[in-house]
Amino acid sequence: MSQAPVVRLEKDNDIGVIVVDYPPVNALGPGVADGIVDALNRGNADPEIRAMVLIGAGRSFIAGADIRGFGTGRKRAPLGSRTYDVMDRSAKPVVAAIHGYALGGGLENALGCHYRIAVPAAKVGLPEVQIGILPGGGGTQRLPRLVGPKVALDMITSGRHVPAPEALALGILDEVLPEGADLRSSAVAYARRVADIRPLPRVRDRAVPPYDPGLFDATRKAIARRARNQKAPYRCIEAVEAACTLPFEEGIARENEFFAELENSDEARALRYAFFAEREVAKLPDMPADIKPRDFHDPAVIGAGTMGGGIAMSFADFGYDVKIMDATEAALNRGMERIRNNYATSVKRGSLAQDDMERRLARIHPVAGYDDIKDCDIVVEAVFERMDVKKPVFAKLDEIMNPDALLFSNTSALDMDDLASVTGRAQNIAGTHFFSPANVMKLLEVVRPSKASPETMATAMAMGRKIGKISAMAGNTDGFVANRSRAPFNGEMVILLEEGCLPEQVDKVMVDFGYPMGPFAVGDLAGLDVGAEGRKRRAAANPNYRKLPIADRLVELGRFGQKTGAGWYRYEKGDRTPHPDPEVAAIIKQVIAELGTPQHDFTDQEILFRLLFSSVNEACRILEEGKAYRASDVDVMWLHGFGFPRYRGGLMYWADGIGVKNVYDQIERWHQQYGERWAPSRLLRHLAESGTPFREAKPAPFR
Ligand code: T1G
Repeated sequence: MSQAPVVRLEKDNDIGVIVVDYPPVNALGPGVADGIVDALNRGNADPEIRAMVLIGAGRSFIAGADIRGFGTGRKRAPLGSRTYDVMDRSAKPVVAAIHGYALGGGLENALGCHYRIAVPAAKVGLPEVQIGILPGGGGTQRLPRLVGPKVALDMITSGRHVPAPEALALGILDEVLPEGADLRSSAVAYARRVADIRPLPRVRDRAVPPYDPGLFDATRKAIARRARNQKAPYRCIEAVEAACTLPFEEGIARENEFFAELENSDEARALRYAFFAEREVAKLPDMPADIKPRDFHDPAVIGAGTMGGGIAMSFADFGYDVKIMDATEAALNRGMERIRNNYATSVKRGSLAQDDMERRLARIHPVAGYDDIKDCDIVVEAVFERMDVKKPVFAKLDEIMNPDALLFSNTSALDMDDLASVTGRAQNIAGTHFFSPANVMKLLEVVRPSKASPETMATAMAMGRKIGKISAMAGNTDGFVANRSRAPFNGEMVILLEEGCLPEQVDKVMVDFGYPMGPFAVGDLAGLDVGAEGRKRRAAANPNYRKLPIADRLVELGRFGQKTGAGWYRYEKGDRTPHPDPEVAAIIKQVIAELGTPQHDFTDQEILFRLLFSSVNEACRILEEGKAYRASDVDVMWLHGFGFPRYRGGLMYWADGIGVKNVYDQIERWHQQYGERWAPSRLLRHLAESGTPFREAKPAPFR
């Protein structure tokens, strides 16, 4: 955002049009707010101007304050001299004309205006809580006056983007234009219509509509689980409460206090880091600038199992007609049944409308065989995770698909070069690793085999974004970036049991840390037999592979997790609540006796560090081998693939908070104590010696 900020006051006869032109999203960067204030003052001073319009140039209205400016010590205009304060003192009406996004300070400016109109596709919201702060431009005081405290609390504590038709129904907008209407000329006409209406309808002058006094405590309870360990969501509630109990100016002062308190908090800095890491991950430094992703219209999915079904739903959810096939009609029917049930569950939960379910289901086309997909332009293979099952599928696809078709595999670990070697089109092959459940999890790990063309990789990355995923690039290595960096964590958690921990003890530490579920409970959800399959393959390939006898013993006893009613925990019929199982404690004791492993007590911190440091070390190996572009890409994968608590920024960002040297020293101590498994990676040693934070680590060239 090096371009000079531009705010122009243009005249359309008797209407002043204030144009904010600060690409890409008209954030309130340096000079923008001052430019708006200046334009308002000039508009008010110009006798020919009877009313004004505030509009954004380019693809959006104002998408909020410039997030890059937070925590930099930049000075905010004092209370009373900000854009919405000047609007409050305006003698002439100001109409906000909204397209694209009116978010954060953008919506707050619109709430400062006297009228708000929008195009149907526009979205409005106050997402500040998602970056660890609260609306700091009067939003917590003006929005409750417009929509009532209940709706305001929902919008401000969730940060959700509200589509224009709903915003009209809620009373945020005064008008939504017909589809295709020209926003600027409609806004100018609207301004002309209201130019002489007095008094000017200022939002601040409205009384807060009646509300249930228990609303605030009820909201605190409702958000308790997802707002654990965080401050911003609770400050949002307090600020809206202030709007309902204090005069406007005092409420504004309270909001301002909370904003100053939160702007540079650990939580806010971590969430800002995550925001930009999610934007950075889309940038491929070595992708030739002239390479454009290929458009696709006709995707197909091979395999209607849990993953294949979820992948097909992802395409259908984003408007694509998708073909799906499986080896047998029975398997295909089971897959379609599972898809129907998944949608029905969402309808029952109220997160999907019945007619929307029908529309999406109608886009998923079960087909009998390869002949039915030969003209598709993209195929995602999601068959059983074994090379001897995947290779025949790829050989067949190579034989029957049109030569340009792109073939993607949903493998979560297998060698993509080996898979591509059974085809004559290695340049058109890539890995697209979805996370379970594929229609819910936002991460798509895009794997680059050595012979894939840049266009194939660009298309795979773009495909993810087009179906609502965050695409992150990974090199072709066992387990790629996500599972490979996670594997030591999965091993360490079981090894801790050999030394005296219990599954529920480890899970409590990780839940307290901020995970929605502990890793042992997650294991039971995913199925312990799946993990065992991967361990068998690795042990076969590497004689030094560190076996996990306790985990293997459970699988030998048929304890696969939720699906068998017992795994690391036991489960009551029809209930997913994990219950510690004395049988598991007995199995652990038995294996410990067989191994003779020395026992000791663990602090919660030691458990946390053993799990996460093991993955930090492996992530450094991945970077030094050039299998990931940035440390922040690893963080995006942990946030969106493994549920790492977002307000901690991500694995590597969190480790930077501990300090590279501290992480290295601890790992080196465990190296001495436990041997090779804890050998520090070369990059980690280098970063520790040079005092370089993980987020500034320079990985080897990607390969
Ligand atoms: N500040 C700085 N940069 C921003 C930005 C912002 N608010 N919003 C977007 N960008 C950059 C982004 O980094 C990327 O840059 C490019 O714009 C395109 O974004 C006082 C304090 C608007 C829904 O939280 O949610 O107002 O990578 O890839 O997918 O109360 O951007 O190309 O170099 O995301 O179409 C509140 C944040 C701020 C909105 C568009 N506002 N932005 O999504 O594009 S706090 C927000 C978004 C505030 C007041 C408070 C999304 C978007 P680059 P993109 P997109």
